Amino acid sequence: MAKRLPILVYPHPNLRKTAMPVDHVTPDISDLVDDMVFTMYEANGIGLAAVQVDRPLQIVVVDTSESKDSPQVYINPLIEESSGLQTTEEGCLSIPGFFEEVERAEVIQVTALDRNGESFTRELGGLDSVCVQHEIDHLNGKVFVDYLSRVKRSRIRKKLLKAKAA
Ligand code: GNR
Ligand code: NI
Repeated sequence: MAKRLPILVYPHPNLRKTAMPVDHVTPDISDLVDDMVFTMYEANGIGLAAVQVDRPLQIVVVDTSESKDSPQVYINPLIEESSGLQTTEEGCLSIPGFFEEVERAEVIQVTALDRNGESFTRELGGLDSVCVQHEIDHLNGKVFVDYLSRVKRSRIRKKLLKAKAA
């Protein structure tokens, strides 16, 4: 059975780790993917990166559907092309309670392995595009507050450290 994994909260240092590529989609990796999808749904997120559950591997899950029945899996994702710009109010399961506007590419072409280890390339727009870019940032040790001013970022950091201590 899939289980809910604990999600690291900013500014946990492990959120700064660089994720390693997955070389084979073994049964252990498949189990991790299942646990990540389960955890994303339980936490009411539209995406989750393995770094957020303290596994520094290049694995991302996304589901932007209303019905929460269309999980997308991206292993070793690579953005091949991007175009345009869009601004979205972003949130992050690792930065609970904070939402800020971030500018990102509008359309991306991403290549990855699926949960069977098969390579695919897909063009994404709108929220799917934003979410995959947000998740790939996590794989590179980056979080959305890195795009904000130092003042905003440090206010968020202080509040989350205070909440953790409480
Ligand atoms: O649940 C999430 N919502 C969200 C909203 C706007 C832009 C990106 C996201 S991803 C986030 C889940 C998460 O933290 N993924 O890393
Ligand atoms: Ni996030």
